[in-house]
Amino acid sequence: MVARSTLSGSAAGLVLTNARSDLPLLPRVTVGGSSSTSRSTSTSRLSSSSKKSSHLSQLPQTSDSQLEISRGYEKVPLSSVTSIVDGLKRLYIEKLKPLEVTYRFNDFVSPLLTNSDFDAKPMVMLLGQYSTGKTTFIKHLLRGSYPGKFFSLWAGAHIGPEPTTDRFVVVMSGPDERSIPGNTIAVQADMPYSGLTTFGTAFLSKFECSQMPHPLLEHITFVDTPGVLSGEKQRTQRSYDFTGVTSWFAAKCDLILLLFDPHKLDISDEFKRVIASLRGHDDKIRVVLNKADQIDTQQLMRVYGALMWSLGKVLNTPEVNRVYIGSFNDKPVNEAAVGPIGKDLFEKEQEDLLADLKDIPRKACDRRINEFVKRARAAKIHAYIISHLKKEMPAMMGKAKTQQRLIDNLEDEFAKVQREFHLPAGDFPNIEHFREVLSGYNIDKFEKLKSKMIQTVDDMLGYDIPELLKSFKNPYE
Ligand SMILES: Nc1nc2c(ncn2[C@@H]2O[C@H](COP(=O)(O)OP(=O)(O)O)[C@@H](O)[C@H]2O)c(=O)[nH]1
Ligand SMILES: [Mg+2]
Repeated sequence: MVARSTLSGSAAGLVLTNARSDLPLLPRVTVGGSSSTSRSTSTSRLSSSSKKSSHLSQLPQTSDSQLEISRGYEKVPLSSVTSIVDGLKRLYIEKLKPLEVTYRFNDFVSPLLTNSDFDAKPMVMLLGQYSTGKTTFIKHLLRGSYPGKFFSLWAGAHIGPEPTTDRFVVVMSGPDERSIPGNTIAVQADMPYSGLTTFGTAFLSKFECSQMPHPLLEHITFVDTPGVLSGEKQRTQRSYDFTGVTSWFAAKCDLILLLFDPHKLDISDEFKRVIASLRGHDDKIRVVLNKADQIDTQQLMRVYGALMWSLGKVLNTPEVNRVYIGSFNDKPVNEAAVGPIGKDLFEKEQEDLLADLKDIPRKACDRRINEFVKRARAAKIHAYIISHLKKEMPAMMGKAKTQQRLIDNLEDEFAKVQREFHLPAGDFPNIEHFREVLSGYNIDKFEKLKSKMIQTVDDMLGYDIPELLKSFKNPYE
């Protein structure tokens, strides 16, 4: 079988590599310690160890040709990923930020970017009802638990089942295993979570950052979430704006996994609101029908159909969403229960999903560049608008009156700017929001158009960024 993903592993290590040579931005992703792909995990060895180890190790093994390709990726250092980030960071500080500051882009459109915005790893968020296997899924990929508030108690004393999480946990790479409370992490300047303070202390007390050294976490950060409430009348039970938080994370994430359990297919009111809060990020959503090992093939067909049906009603996407069927458990698939077809299906589905996960770093890199370019364009338009408004102000008399007229007739002013600089109307900011912010300012104090600053940004877009992309690709050639 030609596997799309290459996955070899044992309890000690698991290697995810990309078998496509046309994906220059994708770094090699190694999970769970040793990255040696040459270690042979023979079927006979697996069958003896699979009882204990995760059933991940039962996945198809690496073919020779894929080994060759994965060796090629071994030469690609992680630093080539950071180099593009560093490049963008430098361009931002030298070329774009001055324009943003001069025309107060941060007050009108989006806060200034900080280093942590650039440095943040690609993120994957897991959403679903309570006990659909979100936490298990992460543990499955990490091949072990992640530190948390309950970690020492749980790992040390081995008492009872693991307590259920009622919190948002960001699982990320760190020098040692520890758990940092939300209140602390949200005020750390080198972390990209300061935006979460707007959700208040009620939320922050349910927010936690779990850090540990882990090869997979060097490339991807996971966001574990509390279960979406299942029944009606639930809104009052939350002490914070749950969907506001999921929406905030959705914007920052590169992939959103919606987990379902065959016994919990209903999409509750809160779940509907959560899905609505993901709007605009539909391309990031993947659906996982988890715990499929709990039912037989016939039931699975029914459940799959039912899930597609109910998703179709809430997801509002023109394409049919991809639903991955599987059992992302820390225990091996019970082959007697699911039968050989089930096992084979789960394995193939898991491969596909892992391929999707592996593609994240590459996609995240593309997304970053796209968003950076979009931001630069928006900052330019913003500068044109602000300087235009300034130009309309009289030199001496009637300043207050003119200011009011400009605010009232903002549509006309936008149209003038659009014509003068040949800009697409769709790139202009939301007029109501702009008007609202503008009314708090004295237009007369705005800066005139500084064409040199605009030129610098144009140079950046036309020359520096393409150059950066060109040199970034070199290590992979
Ligand atoms: N049969 C089966 N059980 C699973 C699977 N994934 C998770 N579980 C179990 O479901 C329970 C809830 O899992 P958990 O990860 O805590 O769910 P969460 O609330 O979504 O984080 C645990 O007892 C897991 O062992 C699966 O794929 N198959
Ligand atoms: Mg959980």
